[in-house]
Amino acid sequence: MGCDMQFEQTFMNFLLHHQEKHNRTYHFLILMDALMSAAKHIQCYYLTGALKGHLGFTDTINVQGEDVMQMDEIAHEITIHHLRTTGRVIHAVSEESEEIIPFNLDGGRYFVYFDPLDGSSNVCHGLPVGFLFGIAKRNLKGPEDYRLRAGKDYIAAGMFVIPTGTFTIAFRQAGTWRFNIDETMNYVRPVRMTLPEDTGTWELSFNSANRNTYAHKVQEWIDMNERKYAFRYLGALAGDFHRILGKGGMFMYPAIVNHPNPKKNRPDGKLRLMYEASVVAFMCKEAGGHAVDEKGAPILDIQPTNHHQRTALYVGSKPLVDDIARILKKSA
Ligand code: FDP
Repeated sequence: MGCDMQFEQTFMNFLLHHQEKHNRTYHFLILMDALMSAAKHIQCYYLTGALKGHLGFTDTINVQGEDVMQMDEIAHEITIHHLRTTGRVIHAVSEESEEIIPFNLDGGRYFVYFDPLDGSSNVCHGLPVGFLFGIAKRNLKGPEDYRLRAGKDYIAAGMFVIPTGTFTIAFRQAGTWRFNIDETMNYVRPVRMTLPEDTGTWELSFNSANRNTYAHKVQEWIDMNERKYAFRYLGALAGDFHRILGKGGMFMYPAIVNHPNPKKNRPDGKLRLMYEASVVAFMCKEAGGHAVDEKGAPILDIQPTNHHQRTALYVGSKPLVDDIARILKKSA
């Protein structure tokens, strides 16, 4: 045959083999199929959003006190629909729902924590946003207490960068993998991600407009280190972290403690622990990196007490995160 056809391994084929190799059940496949369907659905709405008028605001304010965008609601509804159809989800936490969403409390197998559309400042421009999720499993060895899981207890975590067609997922003790969407809307070509050791490509990513509001020791660390690395900031965690995974370096959203208007301080940081910080921390760890909070403590060890709790976040190449953790652990 003269034709020059190329075939790529799909995510689902990759996952089937992964489950088979590790002697796992098919339940996780059903859950992942639902998340893939949700992501594709959201991707379609987002791609055509500018023409159809979906990229604006609703009249509501969410639990975080932020204006809700039309796409936030659309993405949330799509994800809830697909998760419900699986019958495998015990309960879910969504950025767009004040309460924990119960599904199949007795028969479900997984807890799903997700932000269906993260990076709202990019939405009205149609620029990259993220669909982030973390998955934990029911206690199969004894009674289930339905507690919120820490990142170290996740079995998988991932993110779709929408509408760029990239999907990254990490499995516990089985690495971080990146896929790209093809013309049939399948995510294909698994590439294992490992943070590069060569500091020559490393980048720093943070909202520089906030730098004078950080703790003084963080400001000093930035002053001493920023010229060593390229600076990039997209303003959507999934997109910024996507770059760090490929290039190395560090993304940070420190606590805001020195704002000229004290009401605007955010001593607990801005990002949400369960469906933002722990998700990227989990992917980063599986790619050889690390993530800590404002005290220099590992993000993955934080036991959530509230499903919408916030945390400061420093995530990326281990030597850089270890270096700032050393500073963060020192008293002010
Ligand atoms: P956004 O508020 O635009 O939804 O989770 C919130 C988040 O985006 C992250 O995706 C992003 O990294 C960060 O906040 C951006 O915050 P700033 O606009 O303060 O830089």
